[in-house]
Amino acid sequence: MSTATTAPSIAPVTPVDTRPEWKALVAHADKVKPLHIRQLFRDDATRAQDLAVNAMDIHFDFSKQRVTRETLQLLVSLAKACGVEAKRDAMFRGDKINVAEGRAVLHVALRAPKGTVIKVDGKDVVPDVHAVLDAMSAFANKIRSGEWKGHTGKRIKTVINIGIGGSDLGPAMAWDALRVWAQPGLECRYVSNVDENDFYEKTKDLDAAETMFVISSKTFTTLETMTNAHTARAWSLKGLGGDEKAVAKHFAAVSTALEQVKKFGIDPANMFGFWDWVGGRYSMDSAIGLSNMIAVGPDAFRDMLAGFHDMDEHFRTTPLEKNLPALMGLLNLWNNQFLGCDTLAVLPYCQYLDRFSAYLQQLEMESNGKHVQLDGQHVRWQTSPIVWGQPGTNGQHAFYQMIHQGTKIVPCDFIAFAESLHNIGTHQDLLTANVFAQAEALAFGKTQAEIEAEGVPAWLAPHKVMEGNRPSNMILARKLSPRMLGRLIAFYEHKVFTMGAIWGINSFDQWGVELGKVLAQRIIPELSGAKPDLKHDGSTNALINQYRAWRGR
Ligand code: G6Q
Repeated sequence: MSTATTAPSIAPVTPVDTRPEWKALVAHADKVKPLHIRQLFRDDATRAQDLAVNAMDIHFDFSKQRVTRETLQLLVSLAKACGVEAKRDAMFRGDKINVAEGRAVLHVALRAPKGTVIKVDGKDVVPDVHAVLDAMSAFANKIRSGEWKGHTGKRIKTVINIGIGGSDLGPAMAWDALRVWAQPGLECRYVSNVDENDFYEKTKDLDAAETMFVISSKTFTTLETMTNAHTARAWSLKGLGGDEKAVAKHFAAVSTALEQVKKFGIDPANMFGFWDWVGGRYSMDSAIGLSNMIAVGPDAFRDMLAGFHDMDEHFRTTPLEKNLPALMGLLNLWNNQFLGCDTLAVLPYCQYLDRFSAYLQQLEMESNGKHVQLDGQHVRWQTSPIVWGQPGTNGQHAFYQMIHQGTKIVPCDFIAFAESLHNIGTHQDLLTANVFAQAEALAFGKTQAEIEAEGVPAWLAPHKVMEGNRPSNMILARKLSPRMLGRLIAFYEHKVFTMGAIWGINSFDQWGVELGKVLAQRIIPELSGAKPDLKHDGSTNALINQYRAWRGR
């Protein structure tokens, strides 16, 4: 957390709902709401071709959204009126667009090729980025080759990342996504929860002599991470005979806080830094990805960075009409703002993307879950959608029923790959048939007449009717790879940026999270020790007393 000490000069933000382009969309939505996607396809022979963009081995098909060509023009006009392009350029330039914290927002610099110049306070940050990447690579290579030995001379087999939020969700997601590229014999695990069951389960079958902990924390003060880090230290020392020197061989740190790292007792030579212009939820491509780099190797990690950069360049240079993240942001805004849909389901048809939706929940909801504009005025419209989801086809046998026939409209992002990473049968065709069929059924539905024509009795037919007209995007990529993963993540990063820019909010602070970090502090001492004089509300007091009673305190 950081707060600018002097009030920055923040230009007043024009509330987006006062803009003529917004009002035009409100009026236009009344015309679109009665239209059915079936009709939109009937009326427009080249809709599927024209409402899709192909770039970087990604086919983004948004023709099954409840939009007309006019809707898209109006949305692009809104983006232009709100200065999305100028705001994007300011981010890439290193301007301090995170005004509440007085910081630049430069995750794009983390994947900028050597030689790019991006300045913060007059200093080019790209050489520093590459120096850290080089140091990470050397460290990762030593562990991968076995040159790095643990305290007792054994090689490292398991890397445990201890971190939470932005210091956990990205690397944990990428470990799942890229495990095919992981070196055999090397495994990553992720401990995040302060619930000791997490630490216990992740370490119970491990040998401390073969285990490396990476303590990942931007601030190196987060309660959960520091608690788990101290537990890890004690666990290692116990397993290694109590020799304090062992720590140097079994602990690395990723942080912006050198002093805190030293205080913990980690050798600064094993510390990998990043910078205050990298937000936690935008940090998986910084040193926070160290566990991933150790697993998949520096080359694959750099491929992932190249994928991020591909999407950065696309976002930076492509006209909004063909710009993947801008379009996805605008369509999401349309659904949530003008068609009244509160949520977004992200449904990857790829088991390796098991944790992708959980990762996006933070990226999107922590970034855009805001109630005021940059200038502090309260917003009068909805901000972040509720993001949720899990891989198909599993979800089809669970919550899809509600998406098909429930009373709430849930826009979906389907993510699918043309090629599998393994070919052990007909699975990929079956998987792909499912994802296409779901999107088709959601959009086009099934009428009572169609059902009765199949011989279903009239009394049963209403139960089988699928109204359709349920919007979705199809993100069909050629094949999952480190590079593709980078592209997909940056696709969503810039989508989130686009929406935040239109709303005029700060997508890069997180005061609600900061609050969570201090709230528990008052209660911690009240749960143990002498009977406290409780001064909370009645409910909280009663809960504390019940807990103490059950713990015999
Ligand atoms: C991310 C948030 C938050 C943060 C965690 C961990 O954007 O700020 O999720 O990443 O609270 O913080 P530390 O890395 O400082 O431990």
